[in-house]
Amino acid sequence: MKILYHLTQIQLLIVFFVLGVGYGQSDEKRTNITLKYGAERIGKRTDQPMQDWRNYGLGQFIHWGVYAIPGGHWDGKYYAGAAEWIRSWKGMPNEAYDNLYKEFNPKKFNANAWAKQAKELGAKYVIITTKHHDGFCLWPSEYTDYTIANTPYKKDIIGALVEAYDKQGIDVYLYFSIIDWNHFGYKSKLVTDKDRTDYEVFKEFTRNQLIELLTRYPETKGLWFDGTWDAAWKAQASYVYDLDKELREMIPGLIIGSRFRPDDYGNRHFDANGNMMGDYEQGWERKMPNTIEEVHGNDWDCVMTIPENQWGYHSDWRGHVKTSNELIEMLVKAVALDGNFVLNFGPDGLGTIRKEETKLAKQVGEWMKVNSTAIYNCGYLDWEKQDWGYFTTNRITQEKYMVVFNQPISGVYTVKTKKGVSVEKVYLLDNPGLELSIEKTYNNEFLIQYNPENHPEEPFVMVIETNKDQNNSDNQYLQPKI
Ligand code: 1KN
Repeated sequence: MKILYHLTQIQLLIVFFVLGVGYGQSDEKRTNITLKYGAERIGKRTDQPMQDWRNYGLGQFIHWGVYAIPGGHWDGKYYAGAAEWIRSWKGMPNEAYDNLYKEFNPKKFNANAWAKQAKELGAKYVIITTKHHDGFCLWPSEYTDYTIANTPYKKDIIGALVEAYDKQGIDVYLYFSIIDWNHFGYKSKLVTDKDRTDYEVFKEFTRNQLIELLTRYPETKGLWFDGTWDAAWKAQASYVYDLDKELREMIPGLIIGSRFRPDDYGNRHFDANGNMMGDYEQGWERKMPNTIEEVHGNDWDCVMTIPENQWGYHSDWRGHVKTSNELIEMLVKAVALDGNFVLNFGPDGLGTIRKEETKLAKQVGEWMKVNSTAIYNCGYLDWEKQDWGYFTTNRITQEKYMVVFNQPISGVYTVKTKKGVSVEKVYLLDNPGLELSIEKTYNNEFLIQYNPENHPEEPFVMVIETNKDQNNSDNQYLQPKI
């Protein structure tokens, strides 16, 4: 009996642990601590710019900077780490890195060609690195000399990209690193009084640059912050709170993720009460949630690399490089769990997008041309997940889709709806004339038959029509619990 009792306690502990891990807010953690700089809101933003964001489905990330010149190599040596971090690896002297900008002359750079490719990929938004951790600015900032203006190339790259993507109807978001290895005042932690005085200069510099970016590029729809995990930054709750407000006032509807503001206690993403700070959860980098419970009713994005872990250009990709089908599955999975999927591109030092990325953009784009109906404006459908793939549903029309990745050898697809919802008609998105046979096996369980031979290689979409549209508003996962 005693042993059993202890076992139960251990099991309880395990359950608690499993529920509590991850970035996500969990009900266990919900408290009501008074915060000056906590979440600005509980629950999702419902305004038009945020609805547009939610409905993008697919985005493109661009990592570009002077790290594209060494491309993961220095002095003939290969560095396995992320290419945009090469300055920090043992082996590359800082001085050598800090002089690379004198060689930055991307003669092949063609903003319109990049934007056109992104359009063909099916991306609805783009996130562009304006400045990575090295501090190099792709726009001619007034507040530092370490910018594109002082390279042989001279011309404003951010300006060219904003214009080109805007022309294609692709919304522009700016990536901005708080870490800045080039600014004397930047510190990861504040130890001495001098650190603190210098950091005040850095804070003013950061504010100036952000205001400068939104002033120069008023088309900007949002900011994607990175490098906000330092102790020094986490202690700036009041300053970041004010800055966040100031930036939002500059561009109404501006979208900022959960990586910007720390709360009064230095918590990131979620404040001391477990409420998300920012407009969407920015914690899914190179990884994805598996269940709707893991996203806790929040908006979220997943940013993903094509090789294992390279954002900036690395000339020698080793290890697994994702295939188009893997990327498409990640995209569909993100949409099926109410998130956006953002695929990274790392152009080289001349401004060329490498052939592997170009090929994948084409393949994913071709798939999107046929199947994007199941992606754009789509999100989570509250039906039990099945092994053949993912359900998505259009948030406006309520149309429902099955995106198939694992064709059952039997050719039989199980669909379990909600009580009272029956499957009336199923057809192929790319062949609406072909109606599939439906058999009801239980109250709300249906079997659909489709011979796998017809679609041997590509993920494909089935459209489901039901007797009535399910109202998703009673879905507990679409709104965080208050
Ligand atoms: C685990 O530590 C890091 C630190 C920075 C992992 C990734 C990053 C940066 N965020 C990505 C979006 C890239 O910009 C990468 O350099």
